[in-house]
Amino acid sequence: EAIEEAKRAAARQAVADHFDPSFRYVGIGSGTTIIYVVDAIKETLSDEQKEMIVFVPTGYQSRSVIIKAGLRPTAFDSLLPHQVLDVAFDGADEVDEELNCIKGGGACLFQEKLVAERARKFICVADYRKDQARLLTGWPSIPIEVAPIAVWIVIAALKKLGSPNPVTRDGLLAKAGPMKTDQDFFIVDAPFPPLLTKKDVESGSDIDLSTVTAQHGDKEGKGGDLSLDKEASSKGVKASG
Ligand code: DER
Repeated sequence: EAIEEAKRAAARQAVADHFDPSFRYVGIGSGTTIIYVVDAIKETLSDEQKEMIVFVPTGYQSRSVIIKAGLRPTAFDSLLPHQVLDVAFDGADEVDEELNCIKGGGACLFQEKLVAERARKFICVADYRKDQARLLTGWPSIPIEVAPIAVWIVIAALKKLGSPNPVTRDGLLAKAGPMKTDQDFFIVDAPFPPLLTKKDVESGSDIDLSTVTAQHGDKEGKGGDLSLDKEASSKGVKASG
């Protein structure tokens, strides 16, 4: 119950600080915290105001949260190309000191990113459990949405980047084999050691690099090389566990 209360308090504060009934387009993320955000928004609206605002979901679950609250969903692809959202609210799986987030625990990250990019402001609502000095401290891996046809290439590239065991997210009891996202893609969860923050890199703090992942690539800041070397791609890629 303490965690639910923390989610509710974070959601109420986020809505109080960043929502206005005069808004016309609001992005709604996925997960459980977002339910408290939608409840808090609904409490601020008169019936007339409810009619004036459209809520853009980030997947099937997000859409049902909007509908259950008696609010109006509108599909992302029905927005006019130039239409900007007044705000987008969402949850996260982990947040570091520089407000970098890990998202994708609910496998909705693709549409969540589409909606977040279309919003003037992106408000991430996360209770105390998500708050870490570095990403990948509490949450073990980085979720990546992948076209099924490319999954083994991506897994090989992630291994090359140093992920010890990138795996497809399976349906477990719900389904044998990999689960599918709302876009009918797979999720690959790639474990990495905790990610260095910009502050770590700039302060040159004497962290044992074998215990962290340099998220800013090598010292020159070049990003990690995701391309496969010729040998691996020509040999075909061995499926991992
Ligand atoms: O998938 C995501 O990124 C979600 O926002 C999600 O993982 C947050 O879920 P929660 O609010 O249930 O913790």
